[in-house]
Amino acid sequence: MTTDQGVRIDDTDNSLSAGERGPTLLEDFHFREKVTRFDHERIPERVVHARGAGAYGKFQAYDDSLAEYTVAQFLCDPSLVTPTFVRFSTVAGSRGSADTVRDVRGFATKFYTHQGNYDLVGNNMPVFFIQDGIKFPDFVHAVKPEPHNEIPQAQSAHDTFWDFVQLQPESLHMVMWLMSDRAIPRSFRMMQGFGVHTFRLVNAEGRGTFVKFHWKPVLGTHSLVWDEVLRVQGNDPDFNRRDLWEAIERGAYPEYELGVQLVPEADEHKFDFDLLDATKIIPEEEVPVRPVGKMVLDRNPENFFAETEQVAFHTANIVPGIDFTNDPLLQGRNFSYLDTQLIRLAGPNFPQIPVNRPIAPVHNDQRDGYHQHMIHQSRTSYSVNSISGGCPITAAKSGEWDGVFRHYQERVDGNKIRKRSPSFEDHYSQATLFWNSMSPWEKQHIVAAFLFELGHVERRYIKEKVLAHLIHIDQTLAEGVANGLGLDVPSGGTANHGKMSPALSQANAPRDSIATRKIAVLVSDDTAASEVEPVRGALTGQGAICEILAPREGTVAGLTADRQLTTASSVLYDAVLLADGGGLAANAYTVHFVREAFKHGKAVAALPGGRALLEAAALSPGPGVVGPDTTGGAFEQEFIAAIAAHRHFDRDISGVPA
Ligand code: HDE
Repeated sequence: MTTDQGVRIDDTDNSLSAGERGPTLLEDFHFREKVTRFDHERIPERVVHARGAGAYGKFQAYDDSLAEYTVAQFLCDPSLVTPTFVRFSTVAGSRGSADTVRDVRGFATKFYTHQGNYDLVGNNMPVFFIQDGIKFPDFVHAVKPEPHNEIPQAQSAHDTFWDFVQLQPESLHMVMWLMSDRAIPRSFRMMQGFGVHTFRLVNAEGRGTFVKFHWKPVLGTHSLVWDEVLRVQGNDPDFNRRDLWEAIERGAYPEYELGVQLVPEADEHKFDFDLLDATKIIPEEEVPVRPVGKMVLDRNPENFFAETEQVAFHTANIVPGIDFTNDPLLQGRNFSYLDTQLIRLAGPNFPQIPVNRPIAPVHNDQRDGYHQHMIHQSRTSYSVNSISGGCPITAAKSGEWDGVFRHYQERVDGNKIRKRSPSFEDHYSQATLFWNSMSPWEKQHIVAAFLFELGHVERRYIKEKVLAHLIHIDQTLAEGVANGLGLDVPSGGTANHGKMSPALSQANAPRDSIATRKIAVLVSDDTAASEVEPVRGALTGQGAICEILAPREGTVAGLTADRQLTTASSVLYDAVLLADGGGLAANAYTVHFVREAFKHGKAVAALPGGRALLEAAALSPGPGVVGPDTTGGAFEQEFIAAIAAHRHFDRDISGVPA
């Protein structure tokens, strides 16, 4: 061990004192250095998206089909493997808040391309709460804990958020997403990502094409349920972070397909909304998502602070072939992200931090500042110069145009005005589209979410004002919420346009794999290991993870227990296998465990030895309950199909005491 100056030290447990029981000496440079460094360990957390988890990966384009639209090589050269770093996050909570809260998730990707760093700083929902960047401080102040008592943490269920919503109906479409199960993803590995804004691709001729970016997880898009979320927060506040970390450690690398929706410039005004309005989607049925490449996350960071905390994303980090549009939200972000890093990472040299460093070479006359790590060798730091041969030299001077960023040539003229475009005025149609596209269980979850949230609002008039908006989205939605709150259903609603976009429903997402799903196998001393082994083999053979939960650690009935039963909870698993041989049927903790899994829609399977426990739990037979009469290969197949279905919301849980 050494000091920061490289001096070897013999003792770091006792400070230097005058005599055995005397005062500490000022000359104890080791003590002073150690404690001063400790005092300065914290940097300001991100003002939003403070809690996150990161991973390194690689992106590769499938083919060169985007070459006609963009000169961005990483998108259209299939031989290029582009390193990436992704940071997933919640938005409202502090750095130490729980992962599983009702919130938007950030999905920010840094592509270290040979043409420079490109940051796609997206979310897991395709729209946003506001249309203009100037409203962002208001929105964030409203959703964050209230100013007088800093309550509640990481929650939108409070007066200031809903007051903002009722006064800013532009937020309603996003609020529908926030009230849906999209806001409580099962895993960062099982959620979509969206660039949200309309961006622009630019090709070699300088022609622009509007583009929306989409990430689709290969494992499908899956969510938790609200009651479960509340319990996960206590059982494992790091639920999503741990899940990502463990999957990568195990080699089950998360994969996401990048897709684009392309709109020719000539079609800019063909939609019944404005492409520059970030509160709108382009329905996939109108403009299909075209898969262009895949990202695989295959490496965990070495050090959370150095990498995940210090990574600095910026919407204005773009590369040749990609450009902005005049979306006023995007324009606002292009200011904010650089500005925020300057305070967060203390000065202008944060691009030199390893996780932020481009792989493309950097040459310019930017100099000095706090934390400068480069030792610039040039005798000049201005341009143009004659002393250094004119270097670093711009393309315009050298005539070498290959790979140079050229701004998209867009003609702009108009008066300086502070006014929202009338084309941004419709705040209800797409909220209705979202509602119409939901399956019955998704609709139930949305109504329940509104009830929970508005149930936590103290001011009655705010609830009434929100209802007065919901009636313009859909009558049944407004009725469900109003009835639950014991308030009148407002009159004068807008007729539902009846349009749907099936791609919006998670019920329509593929559910065909059990890879990386966690199954709790309940065993006791009475378990017949020979009954368990083939089922465990079949499940792990398909990439699932079986954890043996037993009344004690060590070997139980010839099986190695992964966890002592009472240190685990059903909410940490995707499915349960009852294999206790009858030994746990009288154990109330275990009975509750099984009922709770059932209540949350999970697959529950009983081997013949699990019959007594299944009976003790008194679950109604039906979807997702397998065995104990089905055995052998049929049992395994049924159980696998039940887990792959993710959740069984078509079962009756009204009488389940869990
Ligand atoms: Fe952000 N946002 N944002 N945001 N945002 C930040 O930048 C901001 C918006 C998003 O993992 C901050 O480095 C403004 C939309 C993600 O490090 C800050 C506006 C979308 C992350 C900031 C928006 C996002 C951030 C805080 C309205 C989805 C986390 C710390 C004009 C497309 C990135 C930081 C990470 C972070 C500002 C709106 C996504 C303050 C002003 C829309 C994923 O700069």
